[in-house]
Amino acid sequence: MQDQIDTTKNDTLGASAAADFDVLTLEAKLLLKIETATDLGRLDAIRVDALGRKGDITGLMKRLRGLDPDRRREMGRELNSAKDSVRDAIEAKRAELARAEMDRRLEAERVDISLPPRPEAQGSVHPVSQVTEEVVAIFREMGFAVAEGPDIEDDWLNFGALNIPDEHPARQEHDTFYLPASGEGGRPVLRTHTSPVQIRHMLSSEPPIRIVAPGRTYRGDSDMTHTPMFHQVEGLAIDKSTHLGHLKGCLRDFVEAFFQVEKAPMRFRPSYFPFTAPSMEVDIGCSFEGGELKIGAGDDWLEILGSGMVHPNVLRNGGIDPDVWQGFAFGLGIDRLAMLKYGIPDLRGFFEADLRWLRHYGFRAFDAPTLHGGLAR
Ligand code: 2U9
Repeated sequence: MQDQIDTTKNDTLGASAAADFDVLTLEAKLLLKIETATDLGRLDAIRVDALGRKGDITGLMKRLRGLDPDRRREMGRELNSAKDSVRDAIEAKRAELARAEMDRRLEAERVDISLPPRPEAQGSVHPVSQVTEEVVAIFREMGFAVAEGPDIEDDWLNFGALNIPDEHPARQEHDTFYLPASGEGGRPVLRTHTSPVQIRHMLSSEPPIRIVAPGRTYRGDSDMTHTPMFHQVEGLAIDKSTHLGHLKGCLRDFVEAFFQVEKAPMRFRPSYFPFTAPSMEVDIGCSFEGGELKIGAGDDWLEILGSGMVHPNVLRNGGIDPDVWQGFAFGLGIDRLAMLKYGIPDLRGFFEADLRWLRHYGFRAFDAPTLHGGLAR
């Protein structure tokens, strides 16, 4: 039974009611109960008993009406102050108990992610994740930071800002997935490249810039070598005197680290992209002897990258003055690099979630790729 204030003999109101209105004692009792509550359920019961419709404090409030005006004012003040302090004490206790409950759960549900995997565990790292980590590890070592952005962009950030105007054939070449218009802003699209990430970065920070943007990209293509969703890493470096020599050196270092070959034969072929000028496609020397692909030597060539100096219009669209700053950019397809490096013949297996395929082509979960620790098993 709760400590109730006895109200039965208080019908004749006046100074004699003072004993029944011992607000300070009631307040002290309630505060003690709150302080010693051990769980949130008990605390809520105390709140209802004190402040609920039939609670002690509410009951006394109702009885104020029968008091003479001076007494009513005095008791009203006391009751309001008691009500406030009880409410504050309940809130403070609630926060304390909730925090203790969270600490208890965190302790009980602790997961040690550094433990070795259970022997029966079947998970492995997908080649796309592995190659993304490898590429990012190499560029991070060169001083590039990682930038990310949303998969759904508007057509200005995906095309316009990249110097691809409305009528430009690249808009069709990209086989864009358009989404229903939301009414505000440009036309929503599933990004066809990660380039809008770099535009966002240029608009939100000051040069110099050195970033790589890994992520999913979408184009309406589907055959042996194309899937409607694929993965890219693009890079952007902007500084006052960045030039084509820096671009070539950077890509050479990347290719040698990624394919783990020294002095790889490389070919920089002139090309065209709306967002870079001049533009180059990059090939690495290879051989196909006895049906086996060897990368890093031989008389054949494999295309692995696209690149170029950032077009002045693109710098301007990113809020950067092309008379002061210049830079290079590059783009590569992760899925294709994974196929080449790890001898995976058919792109479609990448997205079939077949455990046998993953067991064969997957990587150990705790072998994080680094340049010093090794990129792959
Ligand atoms: C900004 C400025 C320039 C990114 C670039 C390429 C060349 C390229 C392809 C590689 C294989 C796409 O996945 S793929 O088919 N990419 O050839 N990408 S230059 O240029 C940029 C990006 C952002 C602000």
